[in-house]
Amino acid sequence: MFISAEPYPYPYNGDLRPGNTVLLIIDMQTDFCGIGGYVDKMGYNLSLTRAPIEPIAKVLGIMRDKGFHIMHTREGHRRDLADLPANKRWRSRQIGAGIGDPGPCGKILVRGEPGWEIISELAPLPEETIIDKPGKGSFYATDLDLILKGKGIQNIILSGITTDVCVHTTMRDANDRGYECLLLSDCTGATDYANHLAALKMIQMQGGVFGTVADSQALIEAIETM
Ligand code: C5J
Repeated sequence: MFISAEPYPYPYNGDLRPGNTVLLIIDMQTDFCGIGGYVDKMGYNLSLTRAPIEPIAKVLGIMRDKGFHIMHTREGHRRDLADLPANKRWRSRQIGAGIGDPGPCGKILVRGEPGWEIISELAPLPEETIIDKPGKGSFYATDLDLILKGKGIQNIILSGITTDVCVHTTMRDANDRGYECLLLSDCTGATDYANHLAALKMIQMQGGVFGTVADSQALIEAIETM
């Protein structure tokens, strides 16, 4: 089965099954799309990072019903900040949203704080894997690769925020590891719309240098026939 995508139908080999495919939902946390969270404190337009919520919720419902693997990630740091690089903290303070500092949603990007939680609209089910990551990529300092390999997953369908940072870093790394990647264009968003569009375009260069891009409707049309 193939999903209509650009620059090539997904996956490259047509082997798309619930057993070998995961929907990865990246960092749909209050800190990235909720009032008073990290992105809000930095002064960015929240409507850009909230735009993917509804499309993801729809895809999530359908992929859960069809029995696909579902995984979620959360960016955040240990309560003692031992895994927070000094330069990451310094830069966040420069823009007025110091990681680890108190904010309206608790300590910014700290595990266990209200802002760090995944938003209720996309709350994980108890049996779904959650990856806690200290960095932008979902593989760095996590057991994601081990879990994907253990479950026999070859195809990663990426969604979440932000397109140009955590989603792109994850997609690039996944691609280097040999996973076949699809990014759902309307299920992602960035803090700057031009960066969102640029991030989509980057994927589509060189015949799909990191994978391929589709919208959620194309995915839904393909998997509803299963
Ligand atoms: C950022 C993310 N943008 N989830 N994190 O700092 O993309």
